[in-house]
Amino acid sequence: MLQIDRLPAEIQRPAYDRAQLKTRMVHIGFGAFHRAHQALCSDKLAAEHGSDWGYCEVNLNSGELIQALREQQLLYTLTEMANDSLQTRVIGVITAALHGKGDGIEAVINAMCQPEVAIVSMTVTEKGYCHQPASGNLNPDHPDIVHDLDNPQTPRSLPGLILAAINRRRQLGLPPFSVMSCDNMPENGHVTRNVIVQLAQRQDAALAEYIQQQVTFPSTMVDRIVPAMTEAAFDALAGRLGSRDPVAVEAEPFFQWVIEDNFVSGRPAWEKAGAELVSDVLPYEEMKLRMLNGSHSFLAYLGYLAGYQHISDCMADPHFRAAARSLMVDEQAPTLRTQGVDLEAYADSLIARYENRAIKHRTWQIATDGSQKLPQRLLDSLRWHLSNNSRCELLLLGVAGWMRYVGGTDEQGQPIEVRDPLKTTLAECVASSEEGEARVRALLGLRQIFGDDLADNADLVARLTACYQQLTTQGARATVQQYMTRA
Ligand code: NAI
Ligand code: CS2
Repeated sequence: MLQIDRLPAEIQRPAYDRAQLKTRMVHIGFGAFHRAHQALCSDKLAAEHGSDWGYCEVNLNSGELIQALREQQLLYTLTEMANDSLQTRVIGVITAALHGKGDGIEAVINAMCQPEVAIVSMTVTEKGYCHQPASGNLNPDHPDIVHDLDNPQTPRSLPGLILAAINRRRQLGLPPFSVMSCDNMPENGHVTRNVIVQLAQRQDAALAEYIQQQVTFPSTMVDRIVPAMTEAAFDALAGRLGSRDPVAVEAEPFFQWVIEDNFVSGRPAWEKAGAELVSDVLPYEEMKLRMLNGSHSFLAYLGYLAGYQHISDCMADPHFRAAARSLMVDEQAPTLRTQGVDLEAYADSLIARYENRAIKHRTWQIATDGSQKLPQRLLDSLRWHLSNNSRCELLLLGVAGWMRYVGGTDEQGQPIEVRDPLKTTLAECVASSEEGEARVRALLGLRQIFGDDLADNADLVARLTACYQQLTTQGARATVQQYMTRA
């Protein structure tokens, strides 16, 4: 447990009166990213500007972290790690913490229905929205959605939970809260609104109408590389702190948060602590999702297959480094609606961030949930190039890399632990198709990922098969090298 009294003097602690904080925000998904991003911004605001916006943190799945947080007075450490420096601060902006299973979902709904709550935000990963990745619509066959339709008072899914709380507030005559997604999805506010309204439409048309009229869903672009903690990282940190912090998180120094300024019941002045409040987030989101996350996924699949454990290991291979930059500049940048940004300089800044060796960001971690990530990271740009008849060799290679990866066996014949909400479907596709064109066809036929247009594109089958075959016969390292030397 973190021992605040034993911390070395140089570690920054909350130098503000935590008792004056009010629980005005409920955050769902107390994962690594939230702890290093939104919580930091609100902590800075409290420390530097006397803000009273505090968080009630909620995890719906696992209770361990919430329990650990409670045991250390709702405090934890965040360490910013650069190649040659690190800096730790204690985050103090949390006022309460709940676990959906241990405390019960009613306790969570009750917390969301307190009069002072003005914002419900979340980082629940893409799969938490129970949507169809290709269309952004609610997946009515999702088991949690099926459950929530039958049991709206005791929801299991994120959309079901938020809907139940909005409904309860409305019945109590309380003003609505704003619902803010901080997950890596394009137009994440619209996706969130879509799934909640579509769920409401299946229960109560008047409630759906109320949400459309009264509740706001600001979109956000969020950026900070925050890898999952490892035992080695916890151990090293404990050595520096003098005690072990099971809630600790480590992040790169870079921070960006662009927020659509559309809050129905007020918001913290996050702009005073480094966030940008704008009227339209889309150009920022698209740029980040395609250039950063698109190249991350490319490096994750190809890098994993090539035997590179971390993104920084990929950067030490000049061909992978060049491929990531070329993907950004030559194939992603042309598809963007972003204006007034030097996209080459942006690409260089991303490469410099990937080179941070203090950040141990595993290719395997980024490779998880590919079915939820591919559409916005690689496929939207691929569509753009197919309709413009322009060069998109690296995008194709990235998709073929995913196809090879979900095959479940690496280049040394070892099993790959494929983690994905569509894992069973992917495994069935793989088991029922031969290596090569048949495999490509089977995977491309997953319309919830590829949509009807890509699934039915014969030319795409041929081009992806060529990439796939090359990966199978020559391996990822040689393939990327060949791509970059012939380019
Ligand atoms: P994490 O694994 O540490 O935390 C995931 C959180 O999501 C946990 O609180 C978990 O309880 C919750 N969750 C997972 N599945 C859920 C479901 N079906 N329903 C409700 N809650 C669910 O992951 P981390 O690093 O916090 O990332 C979370 C998300 O934040 C990412 O998927 C991404 O969208 C976004 N993000 C992450 C960044 C990073 O570098 N880690 C940077 C930018 C955005
Ligand atoms: C990564 C992102 O895990 C992933 O899929 O691509 O979490 C990435 O680290 C962040 O979006 C950076 O802001």
